[in-house]
Formats: sequence, structure tokens, C-alpha cells
Amino acid sequence: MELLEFCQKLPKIELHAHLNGSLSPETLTVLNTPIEDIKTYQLLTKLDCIEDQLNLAFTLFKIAHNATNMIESTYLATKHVIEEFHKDNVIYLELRTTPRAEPQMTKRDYVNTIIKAIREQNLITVKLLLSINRGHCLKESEETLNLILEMHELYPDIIKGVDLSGNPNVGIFSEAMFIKARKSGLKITLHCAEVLNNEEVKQMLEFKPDRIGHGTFIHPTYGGSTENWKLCSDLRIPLECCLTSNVLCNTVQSYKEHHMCEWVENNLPFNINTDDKGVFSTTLTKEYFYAAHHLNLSKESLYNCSCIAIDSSFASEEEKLKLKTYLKEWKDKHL
Ligand code: 6MZ
Repeated sequence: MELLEFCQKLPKIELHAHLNGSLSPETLTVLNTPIEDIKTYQLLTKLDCIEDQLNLAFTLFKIAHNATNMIESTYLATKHVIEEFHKDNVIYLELRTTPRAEPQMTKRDYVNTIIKAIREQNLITVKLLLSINRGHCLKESEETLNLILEMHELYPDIIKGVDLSGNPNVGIFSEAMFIKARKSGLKITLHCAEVLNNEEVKQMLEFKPDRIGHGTFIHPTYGGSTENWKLCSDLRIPLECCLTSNVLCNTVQSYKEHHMCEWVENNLPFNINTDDKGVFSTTLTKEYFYAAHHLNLSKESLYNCSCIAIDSSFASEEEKLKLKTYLKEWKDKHL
């Protein structure tokens, strides 16, 4: 089987996908987004290295947010995103999103609508992680956290974790909130070292999150401190890798120079993800293909990557076992 076909057919696990960054042009069209906005939304794929690409990415999310500013459109968007991951042979999806209030929709409406869309589909196993935006003020973040804790009590089988995301050049990591979330039984994943900030990375690693997103500037080759890299590798915290996102945001120079190679070389746990498949015009199949092609991963390693992602997921032990059995059966037929 050719590599690309293999990557397509391999049952995959997606652990780092932002709902509003995952809207494809087709989904935006269904949501009546003006064509000019759709073109702008995909601007990053057309740019040659400009300095501020990471900050630009964050301005583009506004287009998706305009498209999902009502209950009906949020429902449709969630449904479409799940269907597209399913078509890409993703068998387990952790979707993350920031609870958002709009004139015609409260944060609670927003979260309830996404949960409704998840429960009404039976294509794949979908869990929800709720994000706290690091750019929001403490008062707003605490209000969001209280809503998350309430909703988690109602839907413990769907809401599995809390994420810290948002523009990494803005705001801070407020540990107290994540301690509170963890005490309520939620798993924690933090966007960590997306930009160079050794002080913050140290704070985050000492908190021992269940996973970290991106992790670009942790290894000393990329400007990280030796102390942070030692902490990170000793703790073996699984890394959520998003190759195309990092290349297009210009935080890594190329696929070949992606910091994931440090995790591969040191046999540390990592998983491969899309981040924002709409904004970055990618699919999980493509991300597996790029990893194999540019970082010399064999088909066997890609298969193992899917297996390790199951271990690092926030699914229940029973769900993990089911997913692993499914993957093993697939391997016996195809590898
Ligand atoms: C940090 C990111 C991100 O939450 O409205 N987001 N945060 N780094 C990234 N890498 C490029 N990509 C997306 O989805 C969009 C939101 O997710 C976060 C940003 O806060 C963005 O506004 P939701 O579904």
C-alpha cells in the first residue's frame, strides 16, 4: 500500500482539534459565510514566511466565530466537523472549544448545543475539552471555569478535560484555576511553549499537566532551558504535535526541522494532530503523511503513534481497550 493510502486507511486518533479552527470551506459555505471571508480564512496556506504569521492566525478565527454565532450554526458546524473527521478515518476525536457568549446565545447555550450535536451522532467516539482563553481576564476565565465544572457534572462522559489556549503572546497561565479543575476530576492539557517563554514553561511543567500542546520551545536546540527539557522528559508528559500548524505559523522552519524529532529520538510519548484543519487546510491523514515523509517514520511507527495516542487520550479505560482492540484487528489485516 502506498504511504498516503496507508495514512488514509489507518484508524486515527485526534487529540488536538479546535472546533472553530476546524471548519472547512465547505462547512463555512453551509453556514452562509461570504466567499471573500472564506478566502481570507485560508490566507495562511498562501503566505510565504512573514514574521507575524502566528498573530495573523489568531485574527482569522474571527471569521469562524462569525459563522457560529447562533445555536443553529454552532450545531451544524459541530456536526460537519465530526463527519469530516469520520471520513478521514478518525475513530476517536477529542474536540476542544472555548465557551463563547454571543448576542443570541449564552456560553451555556453554546456548550449545550455542542453536546447535543455530539450525542446525536453515532459515527465515532467524541469527547469534549473546554478551553480557557489565556487572553481573557481572570474574572471572565473564572466564570468560564465555573460553567465548565457545572457542565462536567451533568455530562461527565463527554466533557473530559480543560485546555488552556489562545494567542500565546497574550495573557498568563493561572495555575489556581487548573488546580480547581483537576480537583473536580477533569484532565488538563496546556498549550505550552508555543513561543519562547522559559519561565512560563517551567511553571506549566511543574504543574504536571496530563498533556501539552505544541511544546515547540522546550528542547534546548530551539531555545528551551536544559532544566525544562529535563523536567519534560523525566515526566514523560505526552506531546500533542501539530506539524502543519507550526510550519504555517512560522514557529518551526520546516517539517524536517520540527521539534517532534526530539520526542522520536528520545522515545518520548507524542501524538499527531491537526490543530485547526480549516485554517491550515489540512487533514489528519496529511499530518501522518508529513510526519512519515519528513521525519522518516515507518508505517509501523505510524500505527504505534495511533496506539500511544489512545493511551494518552482522556477516554475511559473501557473505551481505550475497545479502541485498541479495533486497531489491533486492523493491523492484523493491513500491516
Ligand atoms: C493557541 C489556538 C490555536 O475555541 O473557538 N486556538 N490557541 N494556539 C493555536 N495554534 C495555532 N489554534 C486555535 O477555536 C478557535 C480558538 O482556539 C484557540 C484560539 O483561542 C482560537 O480563537 P474555538 O472552537
